[in-house]
Amino acid sequence: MTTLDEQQILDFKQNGYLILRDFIDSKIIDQWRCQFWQQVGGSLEDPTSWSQAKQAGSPKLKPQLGGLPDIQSIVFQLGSSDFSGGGCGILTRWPQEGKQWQMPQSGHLDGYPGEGCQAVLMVALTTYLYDVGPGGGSFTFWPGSHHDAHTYFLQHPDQIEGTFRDLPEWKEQGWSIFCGANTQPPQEFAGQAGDVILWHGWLTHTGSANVRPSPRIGLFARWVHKDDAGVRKNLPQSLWDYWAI
Ligand SMILES: O=C(O)CCC(=O)C(=O)O
Repeated sequence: MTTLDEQQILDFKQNGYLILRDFIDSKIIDQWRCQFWQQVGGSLEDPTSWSQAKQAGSPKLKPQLGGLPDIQSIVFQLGSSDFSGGGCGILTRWPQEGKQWQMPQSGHLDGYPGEGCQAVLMVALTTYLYDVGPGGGSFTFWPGSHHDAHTYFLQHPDQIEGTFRDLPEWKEQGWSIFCGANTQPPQEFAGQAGDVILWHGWLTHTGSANVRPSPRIGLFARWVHKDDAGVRKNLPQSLWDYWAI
């Protein structure tokens, strides 16, 4: 059974993310690659096929990322049986010719109006089907920002429903309202196919432009708390109140 060691848990708690290199079996990556191209049409090797592939709906890959036993075992370690979700979302960032890369200026949190499911996200995980170098459309994140989002919600518990979008400061600062003294400069998750980043649900993050010649195919799995209504009603006083770590 795969579990995180004590130091990995400490790092995850402190930084809001943990990178697990070479985590997904290469046989599974190969299966996913075949399924991906079969479903969208075309191939990685033939860039002329991509314009059609871009129009295809989101492929369904099996086994689902969130259902892999090693991942389920880590999520169980993090949340006991209280976290629900998993699945496998796919976000492809196709090469953007002629665009100059720059680090995104701001990110967002998932789980609020306009950003996916409406539930407090506990934890999520991202991996790539092919290697992604700097500038290649990486998942980008602000280390430590989960502490600041927590502080924000403790100070403004009503905003957990997503009403922060109605505030004057939102109009001026957008998602930066969730960043503060603990938030570190953004980093790209550059890595090889099958490397994994585990990230806290309150970690500010976003995608970034892909100025490299190859598509960035990102797989995402997300978990919320089974008692999401209870979490909203009684926000965690300690960031780890609803966790098993
Ligand atoms: O495409 C990416 O790397 C970022 C995706 C994202 O922002 C999200 O999962 O909410």
